[in-house]
Amino acid sequence: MAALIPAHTVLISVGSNLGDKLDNCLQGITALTKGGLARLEGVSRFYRTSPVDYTDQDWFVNAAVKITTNLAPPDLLRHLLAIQQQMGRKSGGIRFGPRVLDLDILLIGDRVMRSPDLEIPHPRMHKRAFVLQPICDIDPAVIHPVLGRSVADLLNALDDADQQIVPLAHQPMLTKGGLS
Ligand code: PH2
Ligand code: MG
Ligand code: MG
Repeated sequence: MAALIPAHTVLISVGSNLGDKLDNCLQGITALTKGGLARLEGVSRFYRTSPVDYTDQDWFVNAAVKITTNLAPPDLLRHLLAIQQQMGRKSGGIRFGPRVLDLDILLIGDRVMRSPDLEIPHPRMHKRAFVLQPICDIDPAVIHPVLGRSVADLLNALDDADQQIVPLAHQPMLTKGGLS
């Protein structure tokens, strides 16, 4: 049984670099809110982004979403992993390698937590333009609870010309209720 806790805000990174990347991201976002498990509160623009950490792979499509949910963090994580699996993601691929769908929890309000399965804030989010720019689209004033700096500030401070991110020319229409 899922543990229900008071509603709280969670930022999630969405990414894909296999198959129909944008459609995979959109399906992942739609699946997030199925069954009333989460409410979509905000969606960033969608970007084409050059691969980071493992560079011998195709460019990604990335975005971020803001949800509210009553799921406790371990249950939210299970929910995200189940969606990734339903979308055809196999476990045990190359670390940082190609994936049909990646749903990563970035921030849970201002909570700081670390367990073997889940580290919040996401341990690499402050170094990644493909994470920081989408969060800035939603709310540039969001504070990283460990570094004590806004995501806009962290994005400005990134000094990494290798990280290319380009907004998609045709942005999908997404509403808070799901796909329009
Ligand atoms: N995800 C990774 C590794 N590298 N690069 C980009 N541009 N976008 C991603 O979502 C991404 C990545 C591992 O999750
Ligand atoms: Mg990831
Ligand atoms: Mg992941």
